[in-house]
Formats: sequence, C-alpha cells, structure tokens
Amino acid sequence: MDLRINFNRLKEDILALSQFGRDPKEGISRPSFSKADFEARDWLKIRIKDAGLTLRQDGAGNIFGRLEGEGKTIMAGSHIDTVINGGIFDGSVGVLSALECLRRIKEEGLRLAKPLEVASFTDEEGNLVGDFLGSRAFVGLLERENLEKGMTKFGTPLLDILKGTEFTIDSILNAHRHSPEIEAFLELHIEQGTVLETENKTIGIVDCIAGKQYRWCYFLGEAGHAGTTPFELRHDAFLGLADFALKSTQHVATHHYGSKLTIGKVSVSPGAFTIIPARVDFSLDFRSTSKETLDNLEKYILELGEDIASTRGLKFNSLLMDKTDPVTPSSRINAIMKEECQKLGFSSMKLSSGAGHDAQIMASVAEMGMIFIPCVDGISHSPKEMIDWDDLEKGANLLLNVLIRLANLNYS
Ligand code: HGY
Ligand code: MN
Ligand code: MN
Repeated sequence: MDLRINFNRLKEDILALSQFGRDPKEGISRPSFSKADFEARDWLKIRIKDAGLTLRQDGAGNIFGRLEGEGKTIMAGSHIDTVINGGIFDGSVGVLSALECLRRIKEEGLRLAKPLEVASFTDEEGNLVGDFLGSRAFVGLLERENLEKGMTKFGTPLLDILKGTEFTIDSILNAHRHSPEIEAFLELHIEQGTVLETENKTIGIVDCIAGKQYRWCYFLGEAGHAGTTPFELRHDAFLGLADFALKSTQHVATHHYGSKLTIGKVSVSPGAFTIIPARVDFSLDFRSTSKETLDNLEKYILELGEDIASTRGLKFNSLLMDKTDPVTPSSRINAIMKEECQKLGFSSMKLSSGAGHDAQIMASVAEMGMIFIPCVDGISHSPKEMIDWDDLEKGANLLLNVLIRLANLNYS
C-alpha cells in the first residue's frame, strides 16, 4: 500500500497548535490545565472530529480519536503540553502525525483489520504532580495520596489547579483503563539529542528509554556573619551543595558514562550578600538506561550527601519525588520499523532515549515502539527547538506505514 501523509496539512496543524501558549518572554508555555492548554485541547478536539474519528476524553483529560475495527487497538500518540518557555515540536509531532495518519487512512477508506487510535496524554512534562500524569492515569499507576498532597511546579497544590475545571482527583483516578485491549503503542518524537544529526540519519529506532529519579534535597547548615566568621567555624550549606554537585557529576561521568545527573533548580536561604547560607534546597534528576545503575546511583548520592554533611557539620535530606524504570521497546515492532524504513529508503539507526516519554508508561499495557526524528543541534525544552521539516514528513510517513502493517497483521 503506497499511502502517504498530507504533509502540508500536518505542517499547518503543527504551526496552528504552536499559537496556543506563546510566552511573552519567549517560546511556548502550555502546561496542562492552563488556559492555553484548554484552548489547545478544544482545537485538537475539533481537528479529531473534522478527521471523522470518534472523539473521547477520559477523566484525566487524555484525548483520543478512534477508527473502528475488530480486536485489539493499535494506538499512536504523545502529548501537547510543554515545559515553560519550551519549543513547538516536543510532543506535538507525535500527536499530530498520528492524527494525520488516521485522517489519511479514513480519507482513503482503507478497511483495516484492527481499530486505530490517536492519543494525546495529559501532563507528560510533569508540571503538575510527577511526570506522565495522563498516561500513568490511563495504565493505573497513580496513587490517590500523591494527587491529594501533590504540589505542582508552580508551588500550588494540584487541587487548586483542578478547581474550576471538569477534572477532579476521582476523575483522574477513574481514567484507569483496566485491560485496555491495546496491542501496540507507537510514539513519534524529536530526538532531543544530537546523535541522529551527528550520524546523518533521518530515523531513530529507539532501543531503550532511560529510567530516572527526581529527588528534592537540602543541606542545612548555620547562618552567620559573612565578614566575621572564619572559614573553619562555618557550616555553609551552599558549600555542601557545591561539594556534592562536583563529586556526584564526576562520579557519574567516570563510573557511569552515558548516564546523566542534573541539578536544575537551587534555592539558597536566607540569600543575602552578608549571610553565610543556612540552607540550600535543590532538585536532583538522574537517569540511566540501566536499572542497576539507577539503583547504584541512588545509594551513592544518599551516602555522598551524608558524608558531606558530616564533614561540614551540616544536615542532608533527600526526598524521592518521582521514579520511572528504563524500558525496552518491542523487538517485533522495531523489526517492522526497520523493514518499512528500508522500503521507504529512509536512513535509520538504533539509539536510546535519555528523555522520558509516555511510551515508556504505555509499555506496561502494550507492545511499544518509538520513532525519533532529528532536531537541530539536539536542542529541546527551549524556544530554539527546530527540525528539518523533511525529516518530519519522513517520520510521519514511516509511522503511517508501520500503523497500517500492524493494523492488518493478524497477530495475537
Ligand atoms: O524530561 C523528560 O524526560 C521529558 O521531556 N519529560
Ligand atoms: Mn516529550
Ligand atoms: Mn519534554
């Protein structure tokens, strides 16, 4: 079957979606359940209905468009929420390419054996409470207590964000689709790294999605006069963090090259020229494609924190905020992707994903596959996020052909 997407229509959709959440500072700020997000959701629902798909939204705000068929569903999707001051392609290429694929199948009147669905999951970026709120709700991985006590990245409780919306803690928990009857979940996404560009490949066939831990930590020392307290009498919380940051990153780079550790947010208090920092709170994000490495790193950073605290007369604390295991996509789906790449004449390579994706959550209920396309200089989570549009056309055509293969394959 030589079906191709309508690329101009896909490009128009990407640019239309990018109008929601334009941040006056820069980039796109479209966190889930923001005004911009609700406007974007309304736009997406219209596009799904205009495509002749059956529209559904669940209690977590996950949005689906469905083409009927027999048996287990073949689903493709991603997310339309963004980080603050983010780019226009992270997530949106996966949702809108999947929509374009189903639209083309519908337009051509293709009778496929199995049902097809496009999915747009709520809060992949974790602006609310932990990453993957929507896909975790869908597969039943949420805890009521975390939602009820959860504080969002904006310093407000999730409950406050939900006020005035159609969503509640109960509706989010009730979004859990028990035995969801999904055979496969596919996600097209920008690589958010430089490997494809460096290797001059168009398509990345993802062979592992890294796992990660988010921790919120602090060092607690003693305030003191910056002008009169000699160094040997100080309990400087900031120096505790500086020590921790250098030793932990050096440890990962030396012993676990390829894994990552990032301290992305720091607050120093009291925070004045003349006061020795009494307390430093900081975020810790560490990731690896190896579960064993993640477990070793968790043990290492807790021991390192305590060692530094006892050496410097500080107190150390670390609170686990979010934890996701690494996952391996389906070898069957990856083999089909490779075959379809060859038929289409697209260069491809296997590579792992350092970024987290809804696909790694959906892997708990379906066979999963991820297609990467390059992004310029590997830049993402930034207003500078950019792609070569030809790569998107190829990625979306590959997605279309893999969907048709899977939907017609009698496989159980
Ligand atoms: O940070 C991540 O892994 C993803 O972009 N949420
Ligand atoms: Mn993403
Ligand atoms: Mn992202």
